[in-house]
Amino acid sequence: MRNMKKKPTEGQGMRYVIMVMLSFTAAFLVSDAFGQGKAFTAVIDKDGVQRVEVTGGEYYFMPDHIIVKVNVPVELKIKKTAGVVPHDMVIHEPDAGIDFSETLEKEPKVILFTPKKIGKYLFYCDKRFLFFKSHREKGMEGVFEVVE
Ligand SMILES: [Cu+2]
Repeated sequence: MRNMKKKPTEGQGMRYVIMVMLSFTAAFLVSDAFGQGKAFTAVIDKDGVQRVEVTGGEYYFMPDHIIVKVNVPVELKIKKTAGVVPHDMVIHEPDAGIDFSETLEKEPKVILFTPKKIGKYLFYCDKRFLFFKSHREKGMEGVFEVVE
């Protein structure tokens, strides 16, 4: 009973927080047009390197929408899920400073690059079994979004 006066304010505050959270979630869902996964924004560590970890499996990359800052070094750690299906990660965007082709192993591999140009750049797995659809066609594709 002694807190009767405070209660409405707290209630409103809570409602406000929930509304803000909901609108953020909505904006996030709308903004992520690529793939089914959520966009991942690389974290810039104290040493000035932005770090991202990507896992490849049948037939996806997780995350498949990676947001990195331009002109900040990226340390990309890639690996594959357990299983016998071979995968790789390929991207050829030399103008943007992102250009590599690496086989995915169960042990993580580290790739270093510095994105040089704002834009969206696709990466994919170029593996294919005989005459079947390529992994890329099956959905093994993602995008680096380089932002200011
Ligand atoms: Cu693959």
